[in-house]
Parts: sequence; structure tokens; C-alpha cells
Amino acid sequence: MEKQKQNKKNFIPYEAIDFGEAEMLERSEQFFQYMDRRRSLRFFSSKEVPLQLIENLIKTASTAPSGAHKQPWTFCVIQDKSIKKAIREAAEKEEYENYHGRMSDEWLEDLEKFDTDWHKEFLEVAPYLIVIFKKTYDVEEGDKKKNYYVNESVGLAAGFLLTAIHNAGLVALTHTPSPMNFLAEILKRPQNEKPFLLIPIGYPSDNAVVPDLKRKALDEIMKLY
Ligand code: IYR
Repeated sequence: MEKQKQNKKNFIPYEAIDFGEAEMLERSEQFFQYMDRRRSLRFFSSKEVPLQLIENLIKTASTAPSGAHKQPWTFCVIQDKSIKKAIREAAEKEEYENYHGRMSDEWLEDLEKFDTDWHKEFLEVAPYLIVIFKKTYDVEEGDKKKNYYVNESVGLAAGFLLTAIHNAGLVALTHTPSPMNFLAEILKRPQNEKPFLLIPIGYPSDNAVVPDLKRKALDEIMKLY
């Protein structure tokens, strides 16, 4: 392709990555095999994880694309035992209601294979909880500033975070005790931040198990036109 001179103000050259096709295929296959080993875990070890590692994971999450590059997210990292306890207690209170009437029969049936209930011990066992907040708008010098595609943006950042966690050899659970407003209260977040996901993270416990799930085949998820 012919090189076109780009005349964009405040742009910098893109540092292209050039593996060559054979290496690209190899890397994509290896990465798929590695990502296919990622599982959501509910059984954590209390073994400590260096904070620097968590910081790297969050920096990686924040490389996700976002509407107008607003990066409309805050990652709250909780290592304090008393805050983890408060979050567990509040989450279990909501989950008790979910399992005793708030979730439909169809929903409960869909969850049977996960053998879950309202107990959320992992919220105290895991060395860290990460609560992702979405910023529905920003506040700059008292003025409201609009954010765009907030759910899509924060969902992408959450995906990057889960990928980074798996890449580092740690495990996590995407947990959404519903409703999640208690997280904003416990963590004293400002009005413009709404809880998006609660992610316990750490090492798996020695006896950790996962449900025997199968992923959809390619022809079920991809249509070529
Ligand atoms: N929030 C509840 C129920 C639950 C809902 C879904 I959708 C899941 O994929 C798994 C669980 C709980 O965490 O137990």
C-alpha cells in the first residue's frame, strides 16, 4: 500500500508491530490456547499477592479503548480486612434476597450447574477485591463533563483486566451481587461513579474446582459473509 503523508495536528507516528504472518498465526493459536484455560473461580487461597502486580493489572485494564478516550472508570482495590468483611456482609444480604425470591425459577435453573448460593466466603478469603466503577459523567472544576459509551468502555476495560489477571497466573471471579449500590456507600465513591463489577482476585485454593463447562464451537459464534 502506498504511504500517504498524514497531516494531522498533534498526532505522533504509530509504532507498528510486524511479526510476519507465520509468527502471527503461531501467536494467535498460542494465545487462544492460553485464554481457553481461563476460568471463573469461586475458591481462593488467602496467599498474598504483591500490590505492584495488581497495579500492573490495572494499568493494563486502563489501556482499553473508551468513548472519546475518556477512560470513564475507577478501579478500587481493597486489601483491608474490615472493608472486605463489610462488603461480604452487604453482598450476602442482597444475595440472600436474590436466592429467596428475587431471581426467577428460570434463572435459578440456569444457575444449577454452578452450584452457587447466597454465601460469598471468597469475598473475605481473596487477598484483594477490585471494584470497578463506571463514571457516568466526569466532574472538572465543578462542571459536569459528558462521557460516551460508558458501559461498552468499562466492559472492555473489565475484559482487559481479566485477561491481564489470567496472563499473570492469578484467578478471579466476575461477581455482580445485585443491586450493587452498597459498594458505592462502603467505598464512599462520589455521585458520578456507579458500581460495575466486583472482582475477587488471588491464587486458587489447593482444592479449587470449577464446573465442567464447554465453550461454543466456532460455527455457533462466527458467521462469515
Ligand atoms: N449473583 C448471584 C447469582 C448469579 C448470577 C449469575 I447471571 C451467575 O452467572 C452466577 C451467579 C451469585 O453470585 O450467586
